[in-house]
Amino acid sequence: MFLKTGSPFASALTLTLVLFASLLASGIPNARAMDVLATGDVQIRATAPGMTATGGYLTIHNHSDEDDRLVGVVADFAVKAEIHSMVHENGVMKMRALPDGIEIPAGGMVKLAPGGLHLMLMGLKQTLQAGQMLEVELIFASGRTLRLPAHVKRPGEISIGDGESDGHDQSHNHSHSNSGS
Ligand SMILES: [Cu+2]
Repeated sequence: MFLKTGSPFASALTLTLVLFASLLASGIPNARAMDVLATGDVQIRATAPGMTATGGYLTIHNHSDEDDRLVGVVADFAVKAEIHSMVHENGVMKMRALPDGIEIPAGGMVKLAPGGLHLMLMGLKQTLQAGQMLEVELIFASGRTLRLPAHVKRPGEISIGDGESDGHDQSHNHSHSNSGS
């Protein structure tokens, strides 16, 4: 026997294993969240000086086989953040808060895009200028959270596609095989 039960070395080893196991256990949900919920980067509408609210947009994919629900948004550059929809009321488009959030169906995708669903960022602590990089945290009913890069863009530059990496600066995925060079 190399290890006698109760020896200092054995208990140190046990402690190490327990710590390692708990590290693993706490790490797995985060790793899963990255896979299960995939998004494009958040795009935020730039503001003019004095504006205190703006919208944030992105695509959210749910790759799991369980429905989930976006229920909260946190941004440290805004005092308050809500989830909004746009609705027609007497011919006028109005924003409405969605206290129950937005369902992201199993295997499905939801777009938050200008003119529709959006993250409403209120009580802005600063003017948001095109080109700025911020962060936004999304909270889901499942308990998953995603901390995402948020690009401030001019309104005309905001473009929400179906992809999971909209807004990323990526050099792959682009084919230029016919450029003739
Ligand atoms: Cu709104």
